[in-house]
Amino acid sequence: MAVRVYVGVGSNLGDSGQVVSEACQRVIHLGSEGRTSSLYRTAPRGGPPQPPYCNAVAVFSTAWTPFQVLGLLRRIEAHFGRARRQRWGPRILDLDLLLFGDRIVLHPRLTVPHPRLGERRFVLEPLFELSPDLALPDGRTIRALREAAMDQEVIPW
Ligand code: A4P
Ligand code: MG
Repeated sequence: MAVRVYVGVGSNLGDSGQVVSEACQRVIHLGSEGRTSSLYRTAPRGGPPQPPYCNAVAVFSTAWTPFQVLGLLRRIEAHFGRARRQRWGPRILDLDLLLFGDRIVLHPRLTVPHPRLGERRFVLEPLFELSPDLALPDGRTIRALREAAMDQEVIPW
């Protein structure tokens, strides 16, 4: 059965706006009924001092498994030449599996919902734009989580 899959897209190296737009198109073509949020300029969270990020969220429907989708996201990252460096450090492209329908995955290589989703306005703002009435499997709403994260700097790209 098809589920709605939400993917966080982020970049803060190179031509970030272009990279995020192109990556969003590639992501939605992994499934059907794809939609993408607008692009946001966001203050970096965690890691070393680094440039602002361009962030967006893409959503599509698929009957694939979470691990199959994760593998496809890694291939899109590789296409943009992402080399894995420092955790939370600057990157050309980062694709995070945010939500996979109501599924909960707890595995060393994959945690869904994404463990830091609920506290990050750079994800909550585009999620809210796409699906204002969305809730996490534990019942917390994107609307309420976003309200609580309003102190974080997120502006239109
Ligand atoms: N992994 C586990 N769960 C997931 C998931 N739901 N989606 C594993 C994707 N990957 C998942 O990821 C590290 C490992 O997480 C992978 O091996 C994968 O199997 P990574 O992408 O190689 O490393 P990372 O992104 O540096 O680390 P991490 O922990 O994923 O960081 P985040 O949470 O992605 O944060 N600030 C702003 N403003 N905007 C940003 O986009 N991004 C980050 C990275 C930090 N600060 C930011 C932003
Ligand atoms: Mg990541």
